[in-house]
Amino acid sequence: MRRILHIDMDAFFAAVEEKRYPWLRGKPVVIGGSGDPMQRGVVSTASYEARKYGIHSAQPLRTAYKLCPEAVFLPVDYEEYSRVSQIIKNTLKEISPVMEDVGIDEAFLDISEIDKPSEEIAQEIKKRITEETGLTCSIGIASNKLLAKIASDMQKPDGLTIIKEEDIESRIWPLPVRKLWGVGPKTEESLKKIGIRTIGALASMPLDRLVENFGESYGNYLYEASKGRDESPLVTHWEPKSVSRETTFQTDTNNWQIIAKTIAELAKEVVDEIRQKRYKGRTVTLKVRFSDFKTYTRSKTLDEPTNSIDDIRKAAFDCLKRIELKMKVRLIGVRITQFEKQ
Ligand code: TTP
Ligand code: MG
Repeated sequence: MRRILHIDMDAFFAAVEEKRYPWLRGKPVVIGGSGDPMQRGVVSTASYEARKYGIHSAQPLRTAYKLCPEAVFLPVDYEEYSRVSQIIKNTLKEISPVMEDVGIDEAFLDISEIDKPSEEIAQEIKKRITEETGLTCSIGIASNKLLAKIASDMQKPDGLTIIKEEDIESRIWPLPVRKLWGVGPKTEESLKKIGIRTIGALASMPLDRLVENFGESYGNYLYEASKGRDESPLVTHWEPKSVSRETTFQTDTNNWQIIAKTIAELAKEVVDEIRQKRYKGRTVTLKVRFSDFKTYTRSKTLDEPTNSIDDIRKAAFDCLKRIELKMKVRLIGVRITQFEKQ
């Protein structure tokens, strides 16, 4: 049987800030946008102290400020978080070379081949990460990725949760369906309509009923996942599918020059990133969100993959021409997809 470990750092961005600015410890800390809660932007993360006030990721900074005006608000410093993230990933790779890098603060590790008990491996990882970064993490271990990820979330912060086959019924089935990877708010809503709220209730549904409601592929997935089954392998060589940048204006604008300048800047940033990763892309997509939050995207696919700033900027402007600027613009985004390795 496989042994898969999932690790997720605790309040990651906030923990990194608390590590380098120790005076923040014990205070409610909110990381997001430019760090000014009077400006537009959303919460990236909040320290556990700040979460007690009801502050959470994706909430507008202004709402967070209303909930806790005495919180410390800080800007997002991706460079520093990536640097720390890299240290963590390197440590994990030393423990087992079979690692899937999932995001800035999480990863899967296949520990099947390590001749030590799971708990001991987890304790060693925690100890090393604390030594090297001063941060804590939560770890879940199970026979597959699906269960390991659920497990790492069960005893945050600084948790260690091991789920065995025989624990599925008592520990996984009582959880809400949303805890299953791939179940979002829409599926949660549809399931609620047929009286299903827990993973256990989902597991009691016959396969044909799920297929009827959710289609062949997703229906099958829900059937298997609710029973804790997941054969998916770790993806150790990961290729990006898209590179994008977007920006929200401080005040909505219909000034064409500001919009054009922003598109040019965003195009330059995505081109810099694809060049650094040695990719060329073929499809350029422009996203425009108006002040009423209606969002439009237009794409242009070029004949050849490119990393030329001129070609990509021109494609983005071609997309802009196909969107009627009938209202002030709130947000602009540029994305490149359909990569080819250089
Ligand atoms: P999470 O692991 O979801 O959150 P967390 O590490 O802050 O807290 P937890 O202890 O509950 O794991 O996300 C990791 C980082 O990703 C987080 O520190 C900030 C960033 N992030 C965003 O920028 N926006 C978001 O909406 C979320 C959820 C996370
Ligand atoms: Mg985390």
